[in-house]
Amino acid sequence: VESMATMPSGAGNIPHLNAIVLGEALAFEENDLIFPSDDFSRQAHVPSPLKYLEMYKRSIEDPAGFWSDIASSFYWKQKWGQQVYLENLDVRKGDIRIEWFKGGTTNICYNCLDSNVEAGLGDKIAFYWEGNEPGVDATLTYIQLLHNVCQLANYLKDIGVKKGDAVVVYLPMLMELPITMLACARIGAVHSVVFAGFSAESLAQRIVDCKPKVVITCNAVKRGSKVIHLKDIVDAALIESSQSGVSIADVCLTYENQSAMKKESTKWKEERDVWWQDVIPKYPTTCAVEWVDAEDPLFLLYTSGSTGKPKGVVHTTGGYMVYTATTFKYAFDYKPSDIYWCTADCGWITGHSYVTYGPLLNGASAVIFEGAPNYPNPGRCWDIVDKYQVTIFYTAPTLVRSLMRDSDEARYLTCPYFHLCGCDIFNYVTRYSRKSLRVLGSVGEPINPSAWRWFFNLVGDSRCPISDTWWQTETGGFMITPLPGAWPQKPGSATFPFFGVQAVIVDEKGVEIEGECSGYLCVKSSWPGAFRTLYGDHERYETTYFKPFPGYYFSGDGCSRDKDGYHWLTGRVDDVINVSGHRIGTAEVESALVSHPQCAEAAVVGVEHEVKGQGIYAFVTLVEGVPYSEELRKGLILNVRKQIGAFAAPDKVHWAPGLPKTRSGKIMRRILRKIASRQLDELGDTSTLAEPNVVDQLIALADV
Ligand code: 6R9
Repeated sequence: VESMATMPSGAGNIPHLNAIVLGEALAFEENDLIFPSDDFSRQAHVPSPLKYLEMYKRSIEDPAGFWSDIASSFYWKQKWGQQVYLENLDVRKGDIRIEWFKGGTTNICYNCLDSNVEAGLGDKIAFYWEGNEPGVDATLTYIQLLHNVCQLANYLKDIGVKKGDAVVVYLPMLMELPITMLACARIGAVHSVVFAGFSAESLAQRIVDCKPKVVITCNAVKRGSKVIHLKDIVDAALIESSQSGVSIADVCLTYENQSAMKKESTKWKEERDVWWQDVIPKYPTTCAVEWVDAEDPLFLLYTSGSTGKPKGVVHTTGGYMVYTATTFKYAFDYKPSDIYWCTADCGWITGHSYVTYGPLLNGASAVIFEGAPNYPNPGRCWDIVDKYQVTIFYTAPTLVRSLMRDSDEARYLTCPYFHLCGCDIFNYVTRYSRKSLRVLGSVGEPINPSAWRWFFNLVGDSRCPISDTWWQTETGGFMITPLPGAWPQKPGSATFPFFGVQAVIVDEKGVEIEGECSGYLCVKSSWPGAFRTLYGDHERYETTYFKPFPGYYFSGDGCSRDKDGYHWLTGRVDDVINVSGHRIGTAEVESALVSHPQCAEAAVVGVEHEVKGQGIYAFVTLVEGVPYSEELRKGLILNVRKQIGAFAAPDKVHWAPGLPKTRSGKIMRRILRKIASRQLDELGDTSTLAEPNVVDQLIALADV
């Protein structure tokens, strides 16, 4: 606190800092704040708000200097040109364009592996792999990882995969997943990882869009006690995508995941399928690197929007590399002695940036977990933390809430005398030591203060700062995040923008608002990790993200800023639902529902859900004369599971003989949201409805 009182006053043109720095410097109300310990701050990369301020100011006033200094610590075959970056974020001034380090050539796989091996980290563990079943585990050192990556890279080259070709990856959390990503990067191929919970239809859609030469998968995976036959899903997806007329994926490279399924029971297509274990070990363990331009694409990752089909977010090499490495280092206060565990799947952006690239670029040792976090019991995560002596644990609020529920329930259910004897033996958290932990992290959705406190007090023993990182598939890396040694925390706030990020809040007219306010979260200038386009659809890129508020990148999120300048994310303001941290477009679910022959129309809204954050609530209108039944309800849900994946299945189907519409035929989702959350006295003005009585009808059918 003392050091803050001596801060210089005036933060120039950086509005969100004025609140902290101006005047008496400290307007904080002590009781909202949780300070890092002195010991923690003393050893941190950024030990005080003052240091943050100094670095942040430089990053905004001289982005080129700030980022090129950092970029210089990476290996570049050839240094970038005169201009460190080039940007136009303003649709009124022409095409949207973002470039960083253009003309520089590098390779992210080289920087993740070869550089670390050369620096003497060859024998350091890169990945600790923990299987679904406790006791099943493996490790890979940096040198072993490099060898494995090279073998696969050589194979890919051998079957004709070249720089710029797409490779679709449908793998669970085996080490082969980051191995595959890195092998693609090594030869300049563009990986497109599809989360292995997506259905065959979703996978087919992505395959058709990016036309890969090869699909890489495994035969099956066990999650908890369930076996999921991934290869069958790929088979179905390949049949479906071949019907689209484009010739794609003549090879399906399949890893035999023995603990889930034996080779012999896997369905096989001789002319197309290849067992990983039969071919990859035969290849040499060295493979020349393909030097690529900083602006050459590194990967595609599909994400949901409010309309239409999923968008292929394109990230390029150089800026993404510099940005993920830097955000990882600062937001988690990473040190070489840390053991890091991020529970995200590589099928999402978090797994790309903060399981694979960010940690490896820093030479970190990371845990990869194949299984389900509550299997065989809700203590599994803390068991893993103790087993590997994890120091940085990064997860999602939905997992925090579900473990919170399970461990609290267990405490009361199994130990009725807890209040008398104080024994904690039944508590799934406290029965483990967790002493190794020093930093916690959260991502995917706003973390509600009660979950935050449970995470902080119980899991972290009130000792570990929580980095609540706000960012998106599109942003490549953290945008608003605590720096754990610098900031006093407020439970539920993502705090302040990362270096180089000019986060602003605008009103409906797109006018920036300062001080204490709430509105739409936008970003005013580019940052190295920003996505550069949507695959094959630059126009949609501009329309979705840059047209709503000209001059800005629009995140799609609402945000408020408090009197101390802290940022509080309030959730999506568009038709995107965030279920357990997974982004799901209402339009996608609606289209899956109406593809059912007996469904005439569907409207999907998000409702608050205790564990998942948001649940999916679907209103469905049936074809004339079709009666609503339990069987039909199941059929509708099955359609969504089949077309998108189980994680997008509606929690509630509400039969709607009619939907509330305006006279111009627009569905009034505002009213549907109120009905879905049973806030019936808050329906507001229904006078613009074409048929006001449909509302009463819907209310009457709420529990059918
Ligand atoms: C990284 C990731 C992005 C959307 C984003 C926002 C929500 C993510 C958050 C958060 C509040 C956080 N979100 N992190 N909201 N606080 N710390 O999740 O990417 O799957 O693209 O989702 O998730 O709504 O717009 P992605």
